[in-house]
Amino acid sequence: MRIDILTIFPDMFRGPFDESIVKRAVDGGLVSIHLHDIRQWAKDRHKTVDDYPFGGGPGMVMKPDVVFAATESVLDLAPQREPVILLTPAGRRLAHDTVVDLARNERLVLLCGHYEGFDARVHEHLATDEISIGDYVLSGGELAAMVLVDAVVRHIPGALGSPQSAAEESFAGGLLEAPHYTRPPEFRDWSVPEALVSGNHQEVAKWRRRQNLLLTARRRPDLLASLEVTAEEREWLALQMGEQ
Ligand code: 6GU
Repeated sequence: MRIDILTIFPDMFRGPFDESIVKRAVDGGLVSIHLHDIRQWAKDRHKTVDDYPFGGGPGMVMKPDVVFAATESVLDLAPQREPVILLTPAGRRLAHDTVVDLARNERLVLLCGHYEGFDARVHEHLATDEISIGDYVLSGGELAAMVLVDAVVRHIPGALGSPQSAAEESFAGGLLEAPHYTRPPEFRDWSVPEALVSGNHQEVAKWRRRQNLLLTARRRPDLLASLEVTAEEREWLALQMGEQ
C-alpha cells in the first residue's frame, strides 16, 4: 500500500511513524508513506496557503488553487481516481468497518486541513471521502491522519506479529476484548482467573467469549444490540449484570 499525506506540518508525523508497528510495516515494505508539504505548491513568494473567508468571520481558509495543485501533482493525474480522504471534524466518524475497507486500497491520499478548514470546492470536487475521528475538534487534521494510518496499517496482511491478532482485537467481532493476564499467577491479593490457567482450550475460549460479552454490556451496550448472542449467553449475562 502507498499512503500520501498532504499537510502544512509534515514534521508532526516523524515521531509516530518512526516507531512500533507502522515503522515495522514500512521497513518490511508492506506500506510506503510519503509526506508532502502543501506549502511547496503555494504560488507567491510568501508561500501563502490560506486566505480570509468571503463573507467575513473568524479564521482563515485553505486556498483551493494551492490544495488542488498539490493533490493533483501527488496523484500524478492517474486515470483511475484514487481515494482522496479529507480529515475533518465534519466527516463521517471513523470506526472499525471503515478501517478494514480502507486497508483494502492499494493507495490512499490524505488531506490534512488547518485554520477554519478547506475552501468548500476542495470538499466538493477533490475529496472522495471525508473522515472524522470523533466528536471533538482538533487543531488540525494531522493527528487524525496519524490515527487513521496506524489503524489501517494494522490491517495490512503481515503488519502484526500474529495473523490472529487483528481478527481477535476489540471491535473485530463487534465486541470489546477480554482482559489479558500474564505471570505471576498470584500478584498481591489478585489471582488469575481459574479458567485461564486450566490448560483447557475450550474452557479458555468460553471464558474469553463471556468476558467479551460482559465488558461490552457494561461499557458499550450499543454494540451488543446488533450482535448474535445465544440464549445461554444471554441468560448468563443477565445474571452477571443483575449482580452488579
Ligand atoms: Cl479529522 N480534524 C480535526 N481538525 N478535528 C477533528 C477530526 C479531524 N476528527 C475529530 N476532530
